[in-house]
Amino acid sequence: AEARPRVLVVGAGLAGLGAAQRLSSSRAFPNLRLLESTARAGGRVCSQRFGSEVVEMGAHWIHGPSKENPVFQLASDYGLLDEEAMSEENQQIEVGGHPLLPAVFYSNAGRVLSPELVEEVRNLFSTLLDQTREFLHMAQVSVPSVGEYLRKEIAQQVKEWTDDDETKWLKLAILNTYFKLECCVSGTHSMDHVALGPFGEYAMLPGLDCTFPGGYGGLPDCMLTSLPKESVLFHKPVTVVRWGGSYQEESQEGRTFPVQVECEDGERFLADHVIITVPLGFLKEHHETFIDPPLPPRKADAIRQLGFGTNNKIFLEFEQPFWPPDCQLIEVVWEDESPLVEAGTNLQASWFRKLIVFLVLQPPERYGHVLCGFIAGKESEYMETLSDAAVITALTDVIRKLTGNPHLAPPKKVMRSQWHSAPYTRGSYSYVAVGSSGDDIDALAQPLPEDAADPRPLQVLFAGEATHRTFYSTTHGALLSGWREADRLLSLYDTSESHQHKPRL
Ligand code: 6YU
Repeated sequence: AEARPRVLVVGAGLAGLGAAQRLSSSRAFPNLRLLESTARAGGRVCSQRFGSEVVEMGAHWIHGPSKENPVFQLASDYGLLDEEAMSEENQQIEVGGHPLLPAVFYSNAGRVLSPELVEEVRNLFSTLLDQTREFLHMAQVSVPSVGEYLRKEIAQQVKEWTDDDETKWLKLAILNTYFKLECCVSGTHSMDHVALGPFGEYAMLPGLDCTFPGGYGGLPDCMLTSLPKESVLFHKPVTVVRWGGSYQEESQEGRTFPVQVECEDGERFLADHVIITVPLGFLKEHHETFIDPPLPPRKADAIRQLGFGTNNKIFLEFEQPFWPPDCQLIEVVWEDESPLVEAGTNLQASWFRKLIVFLVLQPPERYGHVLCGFIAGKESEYMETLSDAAVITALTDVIRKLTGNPHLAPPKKVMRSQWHSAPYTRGSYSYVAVGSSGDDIDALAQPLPEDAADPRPLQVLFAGEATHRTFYSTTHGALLSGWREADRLLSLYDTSESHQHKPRL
């Protein structure tokens, strides 16, 4: 076995686990090690206890749970999904990335907005958003970002609105909520940062988004169990990946390895190949020292130019619900805001205005009265710096405004994610930022050395959600990227089994 190629995988998120699982199911790779910086597998799939229940701090849904979605397939095979999610009917529903839940729109003036008005505005916004797909592969776009395109179109439309002034302002305020919602979807501070041309390249699968009844974390847990126990090392943050070298093991004279990986505790691992699956946020911060010799300029530029923003969750538990019993989504409208007017920048005074959507965790018999708020961008990063008490105070104040009830009891418990502060993530997920394109994603995914004729090929490979050109920002994108890099190695050694792609369950 010692003569067989040695492979290291850095990071035990879905990309790393997927790569390790596929490689370990082949006899060609008995020398496989997975190095994970934290104490657990899953990375941005992170289920945690909140009281007696499990909530998702990271990935929430399987987006497009249907046959083509490998996360859906794997989760079904492991028996982690409920009957409804697995039904044929569920798999055929097309929601275009934006599932519709029974929602109530509250405004900061303490009123519930008319569902008809909200629906009119939602239809307008989703029509405009769909139009952005038309710019894919166009040589020239009139404005660089999705945000600017939407605002330009809205400014045009407003001129034709025949509503009274108050309704006009309200419609603009509702549109502004949709802009903020879209910031959560793309994991960005502003839709002005999201590139217009490539926006339509993100691909959606059919199926009504579903959750994991026992927690998303069941998936990485099952994947981990299928790997040889001794192959996975936790608390092993990698600090440097050296490549293009000639490293020797003291105990093994004669054999040299092109790759040496060094961990924070000083331990070093030699390998023929390393698959790096660390988040783009980590690479943005560390790539200049993390990889030695440094990345070729094309790859370093891709890391700098692609977007990686923040989307966090805030869980709030209430003694009593303030929302109606059938409501599954609460949306917040600030009546004094409009996408056509520049927003204020005082984070301390107004960070909470960016939190515009709360999911009501279902079913209430199981969760009690728990809301999951989503907040993106700089306001979200600022929120991470506050104490729990400060978050509760600010949000109680907001909810009292929304309900018009100045005595509404504060939530009895809060828990939130802090993805921007997390040292091995540094944000939530990637997007194609203004100044970048899908070509940058492909450049990031290119292995090293770049010269395919190099006698020691595929020394450093790259996987992770940010390396998937059409499914970036998702768990299925992450998993597919891990499989892609495992397959790259399998085909290098061209083992007879390399075409059997079934992971060992
Ligand atoms: C999805 C969803 N979802 C919400 C929130 C977040 C994300 N996603 P990992 O980070 O998992 O693994 C890397 C590992 O490496 C990790 O364990 C590190 O500790 C380790 N590491 C780092 N440095 C290291 C070092 N130096 N040494 C050793 N180890 C090291 N996806 O499908 N459904 O509902 C959501 C959501 C709050 C934060 C999500 C969702 C994104 C996924 O979680 C994410 O892509 C994958 O888990 C990443 O796996 P990985 O292996 O690559 O990295 C048009 C258009 C728009 C485009 N966007 C639309 C899509 C919407 C995306 N939806 C997201 C929404 C939510 C709510």
